[in-house]
Amino acid sequence: MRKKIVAGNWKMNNDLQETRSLLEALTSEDLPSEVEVMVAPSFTNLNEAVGLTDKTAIVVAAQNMHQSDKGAFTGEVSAGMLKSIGVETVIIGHSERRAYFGESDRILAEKVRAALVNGMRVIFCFGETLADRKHGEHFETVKTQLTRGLFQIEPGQWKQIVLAYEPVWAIGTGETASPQQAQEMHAYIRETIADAFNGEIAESVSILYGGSVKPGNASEIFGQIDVDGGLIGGASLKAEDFLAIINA
Ligand code: G2H
Repeated sequence: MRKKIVAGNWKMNNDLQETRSLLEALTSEDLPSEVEVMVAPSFTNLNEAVGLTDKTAIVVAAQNMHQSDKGAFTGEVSAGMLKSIGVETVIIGHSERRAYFGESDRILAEKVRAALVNGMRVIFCFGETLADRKHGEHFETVKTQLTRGLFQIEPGQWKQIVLAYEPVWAIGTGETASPQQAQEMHAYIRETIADAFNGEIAESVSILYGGSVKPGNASEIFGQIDVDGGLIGGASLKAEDFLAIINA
């Protein structure tokens, strides 16, 4: 059985007070034990989030990290720093990092390597643009992103990997891939991993869908056989919506 995961990517939202009240709302609920619930606050609120979720099953993840262990990289945060405050999961390769911060497949491969050697779990994000899909190049784009960014890892490191397929055209736009489009791509991703590694790895890795998941569409998307949960942006900022998605 693959792990089911619902992760809230808060992006650059929620100050300290907002972080506290959202986490208080989440931790006061009985969350379903068969779903791993994760939140990814900004760096400034990670320590507080770790403290507030201490006695719960909620996992706190970082939204990014630097590929070096330490050094003259003003404004950056290392894997060791995250681990020192109890954060052991990191999102790498989000399309906003790729598009706005110039994170290439090569940089992302280095980040993945750094996270894995430091014993962290990686939520690796990838997905095609609208132009890719219109030109019928979405499968090729996804394969290239996976191959360049991720496939340099050792087979044994796959247990530290969670995948998040996020079509760029569906991120924060209100547009969602149809459940069928999500299923088709998730199945293709497993096939690609089976070809590059093996079927056992392909079948055991959790693949989340991300892109305008809301309470109203979550259960149909999560009902697809190769969809193991979601990476949720906007709808993770309201406890009521996020809880509805977790319960879906
Ligand atoms: C995709 C997603 C979370 P949203 O970026 O990673 O955001 O749900 O707002 O589209």
